Amino acid sequence: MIWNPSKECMSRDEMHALQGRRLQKLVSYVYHNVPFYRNKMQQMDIAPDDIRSIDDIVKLPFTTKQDLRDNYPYGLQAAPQSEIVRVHASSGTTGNPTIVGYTRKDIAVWQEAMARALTAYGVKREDTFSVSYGYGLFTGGLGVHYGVENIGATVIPTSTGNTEKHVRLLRDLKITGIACTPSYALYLAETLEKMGLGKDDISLRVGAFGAEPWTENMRKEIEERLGLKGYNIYGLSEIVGPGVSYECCKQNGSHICEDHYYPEIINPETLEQLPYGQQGELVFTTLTKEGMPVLRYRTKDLCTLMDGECECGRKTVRMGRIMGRSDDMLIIRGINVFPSQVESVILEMPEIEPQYMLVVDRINNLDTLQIQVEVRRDFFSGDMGSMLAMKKRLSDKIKSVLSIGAEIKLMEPGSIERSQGKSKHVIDKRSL
Ligand code: DLL
Repeated sequence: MIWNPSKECMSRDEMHALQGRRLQKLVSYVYHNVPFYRNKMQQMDIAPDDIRSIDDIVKLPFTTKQDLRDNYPYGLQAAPQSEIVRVHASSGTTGNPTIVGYTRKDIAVWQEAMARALTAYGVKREDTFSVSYGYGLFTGGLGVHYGVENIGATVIPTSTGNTEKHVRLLRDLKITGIACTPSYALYLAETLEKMGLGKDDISLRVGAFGAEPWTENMRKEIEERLGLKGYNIYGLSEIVGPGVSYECCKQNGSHICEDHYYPEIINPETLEQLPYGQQGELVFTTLTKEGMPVLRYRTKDLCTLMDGECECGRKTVRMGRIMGRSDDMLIIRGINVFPSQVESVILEMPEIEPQYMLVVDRINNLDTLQIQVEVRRDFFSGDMGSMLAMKKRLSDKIKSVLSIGAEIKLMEPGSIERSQGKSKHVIDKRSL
């Protein structure tokens, strides 16, 4: 089934015309409501009237996460505060998170995007669906939740944590669908097996997995151990959250809701637009957003775009798997982590050298993060109590900045390998 055939199966010409009209409206809206965009456009000597079709998008300035941070918290908001009904946030590289406000219409569009995705996965009103992304400032929980309600299926807002209880709910409520990170799906499978149960004791048949990169091998393993069919879901807070794109039954790329979120691929060095089929950085423009619309937002995600009709009948542009990032962001247990966040904490602690290494691994299907730091010689002591107190202080600060816990390893001064060239701060042992 297709949730909205009039948009998802629209001819390419009609789609371009619609995108062009929406872009014109958007550009005029941000020009008049967001000084940041007006200034940028004036500097580039472009006026809203210069935008006549979707192809004119290349004339517009890019927006980066740094721009969002510089305008923290509400500088890029276009709608008056009285129109904002919800706020989500995502981690910044250091310091301030990125704040995204939604109007009632933005929430409705998001629900529509999520309904398209869930319908493409085969979720129906009769399904009972567990939303096991975090609820809160993260967009995963509430984003999927509203989509499930929109199609009329039953939502079980399990959120994250307490996996044994989750397994019992899966079994007792005969839950048929689940949304979570692919690594959590594997952890769930492991918990199920540890509890002496197997896929035949539960009724799961469909999973919506995303928020972090995953591979075809992980898909096979999750499908095998949980007895379901796993689909990709992609999105990012700055654009809306989950639902920007989704796989269909053909699983040959993820269909983008391009009537709302217009995609481009650029060369991250030259910033030139690249043709379909070439790998580059994914860029989105929110064609219909009111709260905090963005022009040409650089996601830093590397992938390709594919056009051409899909055998499922949808005609929207598809994106391939995310092949990496053009910045140093890591995704650990579904949470975005920048090494610079760790650096900012370390620089605040006089007892620690400005040297550190993040060691990321996946043990029993759960991501682990170890942070190795060097204690300054004057502070290094054989007194266990003071060393433990230092470790605890650092660990608490890291937890509050990253929103995930890390194992802290205090090392002797000089023991972290110094690099000759560009300093290396991450060892990622996960094979993705
Ligand atoms: O992760 C939104 C989301 C929630 C998507 C639930 C899917 C499911 P952020 O926290 O802003 O938002 O992180 C966005 O996560 O730029 C990608 O690097 C990565 N990402 C998201 N989905 C996928 C995916 C949410 N399916 C960042 N495959 C994005 C690979 C993904 N990477």
